[in-house]
Amino acid sequence: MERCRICESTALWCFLDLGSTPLANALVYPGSDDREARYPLELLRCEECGLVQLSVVVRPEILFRDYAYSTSASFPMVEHFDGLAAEIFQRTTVANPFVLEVGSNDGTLLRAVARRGARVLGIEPATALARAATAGGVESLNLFFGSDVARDLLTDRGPADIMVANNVLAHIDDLPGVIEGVATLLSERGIFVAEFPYVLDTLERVEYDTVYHEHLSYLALAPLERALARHELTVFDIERISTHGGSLRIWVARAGARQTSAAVTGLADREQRAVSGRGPFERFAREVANSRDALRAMMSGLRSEGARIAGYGATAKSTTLLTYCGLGADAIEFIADSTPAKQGRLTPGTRIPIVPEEAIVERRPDYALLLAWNYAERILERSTAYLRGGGRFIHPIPYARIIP
Ligand code: DWN
Repeated sequence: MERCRICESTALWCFLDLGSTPLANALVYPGSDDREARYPLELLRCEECGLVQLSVVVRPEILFRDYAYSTSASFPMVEHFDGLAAEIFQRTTVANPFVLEVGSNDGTLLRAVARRGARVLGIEPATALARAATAGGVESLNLFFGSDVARDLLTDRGPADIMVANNVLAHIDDLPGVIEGVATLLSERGIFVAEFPYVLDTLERVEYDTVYHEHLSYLALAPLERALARHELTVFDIERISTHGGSLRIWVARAGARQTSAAVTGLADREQRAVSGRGPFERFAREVANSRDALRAMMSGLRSEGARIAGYGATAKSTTLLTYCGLGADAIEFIADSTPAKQGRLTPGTRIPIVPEEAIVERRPDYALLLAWNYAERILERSTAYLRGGGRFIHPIPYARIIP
């Protein structure tokens, strides 16, 4: 990156270097002896608009065409998006709205919206996901969304009453182009709603493992408002939500179409205080190193006592955490995961086998490293047999601790 993707400033300051890591979801098929490509993983802060962003961009075709993550594999996300579908209907006055989702994955949200009486269309670059969603009744076009696609869709399908982009905006290099596409396709009184991991939570909770090559930007309200304003779009409401370690949900409309809530100005003030200057980022870099050292110390201590340790959740973030902390197949026997498309494959770089969740009870490791720590509550609820048998979890973020 030579220039900031929002304001094009060249004043980009590197405050964190996590080394070279494989692509987070580039799961390996057993027997493959191709070495996984590794790319620099560094965080930059734009000194002009404040946007936090990676120093390199990996081409989206490489990242997303064959994509292992599916929303419906995490039941808490299914419940979460059912709640969002309900809130969308509370906020729109259109009886049978046309709802378009950018990055619709396996159609989880659009299915919940369609159930409430909406016409839906998904835009999803992962070929297998778009095909599966369409087969499941949610029409999904296998495309990358942008301003050109928006113009074609306006001609072919007409304006959208509701547009959605959940855990997508951070993944897009041409963010201004996508925002232009929203401005092109959204109806005059339409609503655009987007959710993304919130940089304040990432910094304050030391969630460094959520830094990986899919996440090009670590979004905040101020830089986004700057990009939205170019197309006369404004954030009229915001919600702090708990998904993915702490996210922000923004509600956007055309300037003047809706009254701006006090929550927006309140968050803008809090954000301005929390992330101004270099201090918060220098502190974050120190805390990341401390978090790594704490986890490494705990893992080597437990292993020196002869403990067997597995992982729980073959998450994208686990690639960053395991690689940066130097934890591989010698330290972690296997990783249990509920996603059929991940089972039977190996984690990128560390090459740890991914197996169905049942392995946790069947093979009874002494500890399970919670790589899906953002679902800790639900995973512990479902692991009573493992806990009753003496199993324990290691929660790595912000600092390693054994739970319950
Ligand atoms: O931005 C992104 C977020 C939305 O999802 C993508 N770039 C990639 C992905 O990141 P992630 O893989 O870190 O997301 P999750 O939702 O934390 O992944 C959870 C993993 O844990 C999934 O592979 C499913 C698995 N899981 C499980 O095995 N048992 C999840 C739950 C809730 C469970 O009970």
